[in-house]
Amino acid sequence: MAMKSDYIWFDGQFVPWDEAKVHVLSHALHYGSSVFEGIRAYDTPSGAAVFCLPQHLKRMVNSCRVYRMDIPFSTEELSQAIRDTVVKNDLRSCYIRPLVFRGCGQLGVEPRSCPVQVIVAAWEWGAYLGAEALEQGIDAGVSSWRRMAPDTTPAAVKAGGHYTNSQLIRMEAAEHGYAEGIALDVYGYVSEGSGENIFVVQDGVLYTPPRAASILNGITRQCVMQLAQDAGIPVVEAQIAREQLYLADEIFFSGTAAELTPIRSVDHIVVGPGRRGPITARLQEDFFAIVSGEVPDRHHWLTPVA
Ligand code: PPE
Repeated sequence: MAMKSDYIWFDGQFVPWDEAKVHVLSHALHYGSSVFEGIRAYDTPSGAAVFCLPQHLKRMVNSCRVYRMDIPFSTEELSQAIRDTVVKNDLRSCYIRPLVFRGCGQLGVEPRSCPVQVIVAAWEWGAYLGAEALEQGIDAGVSSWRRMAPDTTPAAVKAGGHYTNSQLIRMEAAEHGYAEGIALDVYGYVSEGSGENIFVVQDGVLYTPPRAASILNGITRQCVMQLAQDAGIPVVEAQIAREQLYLADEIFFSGTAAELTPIRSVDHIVVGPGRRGPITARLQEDFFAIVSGEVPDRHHWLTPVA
């Protein structure tokens, strides 16, 4: 990933990319005490526009609430910082990463004496699972690592520490030659990928695991369900058994980074005909038509940066 731009917004000011540094005793570095978002901006005929900005801000504020982090900026200030970061770096299509973290104060697990700090970075980031993935689909495998039990760490919260679980899933998948892993929840039902939600098509119906299946309630997931509804495709949020993956007509991942990425095999079992299916293609088409500004933004998903 060619990951660099010129400036990072850091506690209210822009600093050059190479100078955005923290102390090695920052709480977040030791205990994963951070909350973040992954947001995309898209190039449209009327300029760069941020996708689902209010939804991402809301989830970030909610994540901080669970971990009792007081963000030292208002939601309006954060929204402005995000848009300013895109403009300041002269970016059009890009990935935006706001991060709220516990900085350097006292070490020890109780975090509340540490200052809460905020950064916003943005850079160009193409297809998450490879350039061909959006069309060809990817090979995935069911992970031996489960998503967290509901009474351990809160899966719906996008906290840095939770991504140790994602890293285990992702590295194991890579070791097995898969582009991504699919984790089950603690009850053995399908949960999600290391950084994506999952959708399964069977007999024209779109299935996705419910919020109680230890998933991050993806913003792309919500948009996919809306687009399916718009297209008259029935959507069912229900527990998914592992074998439904092998018997599906189509499967795809959704996420900010992954967008809508087809899955062409699971555990080396070919999904449907082994290529992107018609419902996946239709939803991808509708998604990209909106974010590129090709069709009217009927659900008000885009916020212009300028
Ligand atoms: N589940 C997980 C565990 C997850 O990390 C993401 C986003 C999603 C579902 C999809 O959520 P949403 O982006 O709101 O549709 N993963 C982010 C981080 C990826 C990374 O490698 O970093 C992302 O896509 O930005």
